[in-house]
Amino acid sequence: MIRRYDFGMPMETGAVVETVSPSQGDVPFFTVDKLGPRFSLALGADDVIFGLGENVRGINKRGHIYRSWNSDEFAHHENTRSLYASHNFLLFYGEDKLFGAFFDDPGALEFDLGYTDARQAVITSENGDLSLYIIQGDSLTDIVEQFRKIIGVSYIPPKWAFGYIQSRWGYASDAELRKVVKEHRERHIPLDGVCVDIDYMQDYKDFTWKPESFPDMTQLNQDMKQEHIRLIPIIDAGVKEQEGYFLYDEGVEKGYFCKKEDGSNFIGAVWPGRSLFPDFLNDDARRWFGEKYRLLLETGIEGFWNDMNEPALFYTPEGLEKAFDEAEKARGQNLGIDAFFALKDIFGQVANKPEDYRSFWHDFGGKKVRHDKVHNLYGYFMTRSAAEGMEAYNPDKRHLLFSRASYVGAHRYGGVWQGDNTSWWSHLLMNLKMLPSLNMCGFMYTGADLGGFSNNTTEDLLLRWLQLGVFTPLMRNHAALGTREQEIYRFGMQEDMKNILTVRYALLPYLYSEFMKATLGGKCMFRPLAFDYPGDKRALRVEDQVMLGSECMIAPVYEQNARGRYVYLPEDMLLVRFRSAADYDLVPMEKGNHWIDLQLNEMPLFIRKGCIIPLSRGGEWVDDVDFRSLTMLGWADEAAYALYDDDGMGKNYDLEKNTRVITLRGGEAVGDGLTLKNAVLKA
Ligand code: MIG
Repeated sequence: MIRRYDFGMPMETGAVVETVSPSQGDVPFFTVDKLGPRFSLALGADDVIFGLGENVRGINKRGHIYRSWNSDEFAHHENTRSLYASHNFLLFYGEDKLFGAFFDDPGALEFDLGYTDARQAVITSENGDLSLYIIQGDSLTDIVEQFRKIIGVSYIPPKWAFGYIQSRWGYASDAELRKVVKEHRERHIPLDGVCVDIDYMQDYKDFTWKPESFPDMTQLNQDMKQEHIRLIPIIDAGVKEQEGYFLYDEGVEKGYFCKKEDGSNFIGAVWPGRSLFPDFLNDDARRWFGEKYRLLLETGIEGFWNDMNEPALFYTPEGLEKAFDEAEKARGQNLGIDAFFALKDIFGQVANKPEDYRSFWHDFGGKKVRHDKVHNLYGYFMTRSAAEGMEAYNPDKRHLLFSRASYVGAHRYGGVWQGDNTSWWSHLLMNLKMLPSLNMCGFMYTGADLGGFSNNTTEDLLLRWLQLGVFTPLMRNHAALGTREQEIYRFGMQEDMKNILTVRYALLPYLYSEFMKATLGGKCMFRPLAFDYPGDKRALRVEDQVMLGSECMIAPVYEQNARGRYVYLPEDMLLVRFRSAADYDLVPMEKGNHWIDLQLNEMPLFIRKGCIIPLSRGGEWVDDVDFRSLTMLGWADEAAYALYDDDGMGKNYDLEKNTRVITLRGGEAVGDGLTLKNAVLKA
């Protein structure tokens, strides 16, 4: 059951696509203080809070303060309160509580989840204009399904986007990209795509490329496709201020950029220098920008990533001017140390200033709306712009798209990557924890920068991170400019890394099938253990293992120099200890606590007793994988697996038509039109 309560004048965010009429009367569970408004709720000692999508800290979000305010938090850590996304959906779970709450509010929201007072959750809206949805159901799964139903079916990428993608900020030419591909192919390291970062653009101008470094984009794409590789260029939110640049000229002429209160164009500096910001919230401007993707689609590009769309602002001319004034005042003075530190901070605080976000306006639904009121929609509507542009270009074909900033609603148009993580072991674990939370909020196509974005990775960290990435729909190795080179072939352990990739490609039939079934059914592909074992008090507290699909649990190693880890099995499970797709042990294990040995080149997957999953022979790119010749893995006598498959490109996602059931009877697996072998242990 879903009830909606309105406060102030809620915005039409488009997050919810089904009609839920507003209820009168009191909001259940929360005490509402109309000033704010502020919603408070007493927390029992054992209550758990799930949700909030892309965020720091635990799967259980209790004990911290989070702020929904899409932020370019390049150096985030445990104390960070805002990341790139705002996903305002929470699940409250405890003795007297089982409900979901979605705060549809595109401005700043504060979630004080037992931070100020450990026994209380207090949620405050800065706008005061919002719709609150309270969802009650029989189980956590049921509540999420109801929520996912009202926010609409999540984005589905082409099948090739489930392949391994190599990326780096700094790939600057046609020759360099070809070299990256060649190094992979020569060593038979599987690969399906290469992300092209801002370095391809002419002066960081969207929809342009440097002619001297990319003399023939069409030819390059053709040659790459011969190698079964797709190039995936980046598009940034800011448009360079430069007369003669078509995007600038057209946008200014048509009035499609965000404006200041006096009607002049708002300027903020990002990579291209002084830039203007397309008003993605305006239908015409959104369509106009979206159509420009055609310029790259026509050269053979089939997917994009969108960046800087919080939007990030390195500075505004006004902010910079003020900083100079402030700094000037200090000149020639005998500076005390406090004043000295204040001086040091002046330029450090020029970026992403709250007052700058209050200084420009949108034309949203025919109304002038100040940016800070709708800040968290900007990336979402940029994603929508790109998705609609690509759909208009080729309505029958899927395209790859993932964004940095997002809000619930964006999940229908594209995926997200988890932002600029750091090459830290703690971030490997943090990225695991985000997976179920993101799924709850509708974001299914997601993954983190494997190996870590900022700072230098280490060989073992990349290897262990790949062992997590094997399971994430978006599997991309990405690193920042100036950091240690992070392509697999740079490392001594490349053979082990390659072997881990063979596991990914062998598992593709399973991963794709589970992704599609979860996405089409409004379910989570990744879940906290509590979703599947509701009565199990130990499972409720597990923060470093998550359920994957209907049959499996994952528990990656996330500590340096570890040669294994502890796991908690909430039921009997079969451990598959993979070294490669062709080399693995099957170890039946009983419910309970276990130490599992895992050498650096080994990764675990747990299959629930009584279940079977398909394993293919793998391949070097997605289309090279035979989805019909499968080995069934499991610990069972009688079992069934529903395998979803389709052409990977079109949009006929008929669950029933595209699913075949593989049954196991007396240890023998049977399925129509499939060649099946068994690696099944008798129960
Ligand atoms: O200010 O395009 O998160 O993935 O490599 C940095 C350069 C801009 C941030 C993205 C990152 C990308 C980088 N970008």
